[in-house]
Amino acid sequence: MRVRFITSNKGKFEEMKHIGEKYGIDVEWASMEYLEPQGSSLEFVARKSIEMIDAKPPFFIEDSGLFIEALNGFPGVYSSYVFKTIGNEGILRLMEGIENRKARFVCVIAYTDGVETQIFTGEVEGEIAREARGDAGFGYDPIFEVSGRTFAEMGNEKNAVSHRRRAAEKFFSWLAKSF
Ligand code: ITT
Ligand code: NA
Repeated sequence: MRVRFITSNKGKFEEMKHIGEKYGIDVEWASMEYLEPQGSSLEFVARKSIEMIDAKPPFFIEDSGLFIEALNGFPGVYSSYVFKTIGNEGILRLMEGIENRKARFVCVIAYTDGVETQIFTGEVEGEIAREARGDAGFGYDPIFEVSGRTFAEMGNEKNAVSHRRRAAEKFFSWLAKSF
């Protein structure tokens, strides 16, 4: 079956498409930039986004964030803005001299059929690297490490362990059962 993914981020779409194939789901890309509402949690932002997007259901969106323990969860819900402004170099600078490198990536998928919104969450624990490494992926991938390798060094293997994979497997198996 098919399902439409509304996102401005090609990297997110490509990963979802790849993950969907494992579950027999054909993910279609609707490239649309929408004004992201501010909120205190990714789930709140995802639910609000669903309400604000002017598109014909069914469709889904996805909101992700990087939460760094030593920075009290920063950039978290501000991950998109922080990436565009200070980027990976800025995060590495903030982390200079900090021994606790623990971080987690969280993905919240929100799906609407026009009547109800369903939420699916996935997360992965990792660490902020000492320096950017790897060419694959997008966004914070060069500085987010799992078991010593950054997501940008893993290539497609990222899709086996990522926050997106963990949220998507819940979503896609629910979707396959509901139709
Ligand atoms: P849409 O809202 O249009 O879907 P976006 O790029 O704004 O696209 P998010 O708000 O979900 O997406 O992402 C927050 C930031 O985190 C953004 O800068 C992404 O590039 C980055 N990001 C999201 N998922 C990531 C991943 O798997 N690896 C590395 N960075 C990621
Ligand atoms: Na966004």
